[in-house]
Amino acid sequence: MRNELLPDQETLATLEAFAVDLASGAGRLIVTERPAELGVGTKSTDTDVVTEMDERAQEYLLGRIERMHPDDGVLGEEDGGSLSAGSSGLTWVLDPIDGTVNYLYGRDDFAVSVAVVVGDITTPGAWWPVAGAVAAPARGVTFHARADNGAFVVDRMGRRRRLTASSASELSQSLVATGFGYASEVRAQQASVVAALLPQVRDIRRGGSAALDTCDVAAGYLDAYYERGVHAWDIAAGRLVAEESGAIVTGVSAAAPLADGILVAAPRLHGALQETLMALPNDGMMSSQ
Ligand code: LIP
Repeated sequence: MRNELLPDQETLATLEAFAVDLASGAGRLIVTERPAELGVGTKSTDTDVVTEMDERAQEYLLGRIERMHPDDGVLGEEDGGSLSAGSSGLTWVLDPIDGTVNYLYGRDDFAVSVAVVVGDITTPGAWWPVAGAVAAPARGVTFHARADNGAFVVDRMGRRRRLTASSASELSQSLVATGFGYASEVRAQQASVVAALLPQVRDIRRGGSAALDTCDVAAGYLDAYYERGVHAWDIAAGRLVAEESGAIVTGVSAAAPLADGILVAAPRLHGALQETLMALPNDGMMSSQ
C-alpha cells in the first residue's frame, strides 16, 4: 500500500527540501523572536504548556504550506489536533515546538517537526511518512529524510552526515529513552513500567522531546526509545528518519506505530525490548492519533 502511494523520487526530494526549509525557518523564529516575557498557557493539564511561540511557529508553518501546497492536508498540534483534509493525497503533520517544557525552561532539547505523509493519518498502520525534517536549533542541527533515500543530519556549518542506527543487541547493554504523559495518574503507571525496565538495561534517559528521542535512535545516540501517549505530530518526521537509518519503528506491543504508542529501536535490539515491554504492566495510555 505504501509503495502504491509513494510519489516519485524527484517529487520526494522537493518535499524533503521544503520540509528542511520549513523546520529550519520555524526553528530560527522560535529562538530569535522569543520575547523576554514568554506568554504561556496550558492544555490538558496545568503542566501541559503551550507558549505564544508554539502558536507563532505553527502560523508560520501553515502560512508557507498554504502558499506552496494549497491542496495538501494539514494536521498541526496547536490546531487541537484537528485534521484539515486536502485533495492531493499528501498531509503535512506539524509539531511547531516538540519539547515545549524544555523550550520554556531554556533547555536545549526542543525541536520543530515537519513531516509529509501519505495514507490516513487518523488510523495507526494506515499512514506512511514520505519526507520530513526535525530542526533542533539549540543543538544547531536538522535531521531529515525522504523515503528510500536514507537519513541525514546537517549542522549549522552545513556539514551533512548519513545516520545509521546502533548495532546494539543486548538489552542489558542498551541505552533506552522514554517519556511520560501529563496526567499524574498516568505518570504513576508509567513510572512502574520504567522502574521494572531499569534493572534490565544499561540506563534510561528522559529527554522530553519524542521527535528528538526518535532521531537520536537514528543517530546512534540512543539504542531505543519507547513511549505511550505520543501523537502523530510528535513522531511523524522522526519515524521516517529512524526507519531510513535502519531502526525499527512499531507500536510498543503492536505492529503499527501509534496503535499503542511508539517503540523505536536498533534493529538487533527491537525484538528483545518489545518482548520485555509486552511482559510489563500496560501503563494505561490509550492509542493516540
Ligand atoms: C512532548 C513529547 C514527549 C513527551 C512529553 C510531551 P510536546 O511533546 O515530545 O515525548 O514525553 O510529555 O508530550 O508537548 O512538548 O509537544
